[in-house]
Amino acid sequence: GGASGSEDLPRFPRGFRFGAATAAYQVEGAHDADGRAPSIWDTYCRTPGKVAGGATGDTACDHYHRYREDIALLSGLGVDDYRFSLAWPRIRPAGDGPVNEAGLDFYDRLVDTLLDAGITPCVTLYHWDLPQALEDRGGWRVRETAELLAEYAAVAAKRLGDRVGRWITLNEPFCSSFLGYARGRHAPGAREGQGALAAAHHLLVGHGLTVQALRAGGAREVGITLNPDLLLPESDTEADHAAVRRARTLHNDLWLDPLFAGRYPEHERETWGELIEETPYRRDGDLALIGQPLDFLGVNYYRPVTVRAVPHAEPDPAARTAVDIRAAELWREDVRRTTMGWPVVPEALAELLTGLNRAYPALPPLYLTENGSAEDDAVAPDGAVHDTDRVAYLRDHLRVLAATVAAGVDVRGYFLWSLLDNFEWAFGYDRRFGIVRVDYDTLERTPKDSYHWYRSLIADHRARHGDGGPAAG
Ligand code: GBH
Repeated sequence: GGASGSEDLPRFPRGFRFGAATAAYQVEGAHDADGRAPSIWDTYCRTPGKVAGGATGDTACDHYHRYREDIALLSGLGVDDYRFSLAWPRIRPAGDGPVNEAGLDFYDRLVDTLLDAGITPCVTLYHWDLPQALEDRGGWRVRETAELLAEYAAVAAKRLGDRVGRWITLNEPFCSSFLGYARGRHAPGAREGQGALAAAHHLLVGHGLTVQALRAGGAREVGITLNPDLLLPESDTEADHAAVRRARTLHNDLWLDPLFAGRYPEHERETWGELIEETPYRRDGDLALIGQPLDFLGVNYYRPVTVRAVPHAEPDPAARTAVDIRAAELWREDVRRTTMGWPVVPEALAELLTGLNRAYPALPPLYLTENGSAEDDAVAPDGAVHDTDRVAYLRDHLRVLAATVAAGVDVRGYFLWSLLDNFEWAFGYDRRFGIVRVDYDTLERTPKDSYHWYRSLIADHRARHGDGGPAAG
């Protein structure tokens, strides 16, 4: 009971962890500070017509200079964990060659400040900001990039590994490969067939090499974050079911099968046709390298996807990109949509997690490494932000998650996306995911109602389990 209406709050078992998440390019700013070199996103943002409003991450939330204030916000929330990413172009600016100590110093300060606040750092090594110098040599299309990812990971683990226990190799490699090299909606903005499939494979190889490097450096917990989709056919026709199968191959099986089932996806021929007939980038031993045991799988979940069968966008097979798989995502009108246009269907989260558990017997424990919503936040005259839609989104998804955990799916923790409003990739600053508002003129931070709601959820969890919080334990 209680004044905050805690009887309505979702309930999780003892030991369940709560966190919040960000990513380097989306929050740090300070794009040329202390030896940082450009990443593919710096280049992409400077290409006219690519990012809404011509926005860049040059300043973003200026987290690079304001991280103490942001950690104080995390402290106020009472989270156990903070998930953030390291910028490869700060740590090894050219991708290979000399290490930049000043870049590492920033993450040293960040990690120490978190630990002083009783918050556990959870580090993502690669959240899409490839050093531009490596893109100039082929980017993820070439295997060398995978090898260099692991070298950079070893450097980071050497400097931070005494204080960082939990590592995520990649964030959503689907986006890095298919949005970056096939759809052209993410950096580097390419629209290719074979190149995107090679990129996908090299990301997985990079993951495998990075797992080895991290384990050799003594890392305690290693995982990867994917964005598997819950895919629904528009109708019960065989054509729409086949479209779902192709979309599942692209979004889910291409990643999950090598990681957790020791195979390449069963339906890859049906999905990519001649594009996948020749796979010179696959080498003997790659499946074993990719499929090394992990301590956890991170899942990012925002929405289900409804799919319809469509003809190829490009009739000429030679000109097809790797996302031209005769499956189109539908715009649903039957449920509320966020400002991303994404349908709000909390129950789909249960279906997704349960389905993953069933499909992959070797699946490690799960973390929800991202979940949240972009809403039109109005600022009240007194400066408050009553983001009721976001509160409802979070409450409903956390309820479904609690029920999924109670039903026996091994989910260890939840990271809310995002602590701050930030640079939302191709949408620039036009989409706000934060539970803290950022005024992009003054860079002032204002906790929204959702921040206060999340804080009471965590406090209620602690009170029920008689746990004083991270500082006490
Ligand atoms: C995650 O991406 C990211 O990890 C995080 O950085 C991001 O801020 C967050 O979710 C919210 O989006 O229709 O071709 O223009 C989720 C993947 C990537 C999905 C961009 C929507 C638009 C692609 N998102 N994508 S497109």
